[in-house]
Amino acid sequence: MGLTEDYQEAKEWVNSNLDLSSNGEASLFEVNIRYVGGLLSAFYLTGDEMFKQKVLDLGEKLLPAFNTPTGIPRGVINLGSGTSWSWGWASAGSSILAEFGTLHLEFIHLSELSGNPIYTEKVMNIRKLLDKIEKPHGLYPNFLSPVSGNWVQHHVSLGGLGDSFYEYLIKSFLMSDKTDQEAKRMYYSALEAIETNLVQKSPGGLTYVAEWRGGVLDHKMGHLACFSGGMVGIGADDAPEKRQHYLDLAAEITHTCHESYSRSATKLGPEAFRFDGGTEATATRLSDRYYILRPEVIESYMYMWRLTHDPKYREWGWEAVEALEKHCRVDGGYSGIRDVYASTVSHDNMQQSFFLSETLKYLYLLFSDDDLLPLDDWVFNTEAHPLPVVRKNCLQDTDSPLDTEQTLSE
Ligand code: DMJ
Repeated sequence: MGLTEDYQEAKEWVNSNLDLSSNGEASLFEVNIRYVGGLLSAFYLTGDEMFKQKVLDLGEKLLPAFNTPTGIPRGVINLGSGTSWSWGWASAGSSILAEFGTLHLEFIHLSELSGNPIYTEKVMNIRKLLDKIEKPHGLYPNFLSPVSGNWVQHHVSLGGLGDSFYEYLIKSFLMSDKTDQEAKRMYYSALEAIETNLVQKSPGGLTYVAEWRGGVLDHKMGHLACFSGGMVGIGADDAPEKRQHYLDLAAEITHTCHESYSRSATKLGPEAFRFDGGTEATATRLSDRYYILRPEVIESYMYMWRLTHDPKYREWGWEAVEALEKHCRVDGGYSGIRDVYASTVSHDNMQQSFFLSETLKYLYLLFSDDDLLPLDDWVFNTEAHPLPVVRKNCLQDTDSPLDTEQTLSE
């Protein structure tokens, strides 16, 4: 983006201050998608060895979390002591699908860079267990015991707790230069089960993805689930006989998510919106009305723009830019808001880190040419950190960035 000074400052901070042995509670998932993903991207985009060394040190510190009877990692780690445990709020000591199912992309690159297969083995073991286990109606529930390897509850969601597991199946396939056939098969069968059981059409004609609680549908869609427009879109090409069907589904979901924005006073979308009791794409509960600068709707605009070049996606993105400037801009940066339906906003005094790494990055890409981080060469991890496609047909020199400097200077 030309922010050379900011980059130098951030690099200096990482070099001198990033403490990888800090004692305290850290989420394995968040450390992976934000720190491992961020450091990997920084290395691949710049070739600076410091980032590579940092990420390899960090990768090693994550391994103790996998010491469970099944190899399914626990959710919380202490990087200093190497101990790990399950979230207190997750029932019966279970691990969460969107957490242990969102390690694959980064761990494949950790093995690529270190030459140590252990990271790949860890994530392939998770994959194998998930592939083998019986699934209700072909669906993947959100909670699994790392001890018994069985589902703990039958709650299925494309929003929080489930979301990025599905995203990482299709992205694993794409990042493998389309060689990872297992990921491809698992993705398309999961998507088929989602379409059969969760995808709904409202009386007003809006397509949405409901949640599933032991066979009963909850007609609610979280802001988080709005990433699925983009996900279904990027998976369309590799299902030739259903390509148009998936492109249509992706466009419909993205349209619904845009509706959740355009039906609010601020033109920003709520944390969750419902399709029951006569409402459509609107939050009914007070507790669902907040917006914390989340990226998912804009993320889908970006992918749909790249896939279709329909100008409406840039128009919708610009509406979001204007709404962010009007309602979220504060002296110190940008803030979340407590109620998207109130025309006088109340700020929550928080700028989440995904606002920079995802929301603004996806907006920047939405208004950039397609050859900036082209989707054929790069896959974005779930925190929008770009990782290069691993080309199997050329031997990589693991000490150098994967020919990315040329891509960047172009
Ligand atoms: C991000 O941290 C990631 O995208 C994650 O997968 C879920 N969503 C948040 C931002 O909303």
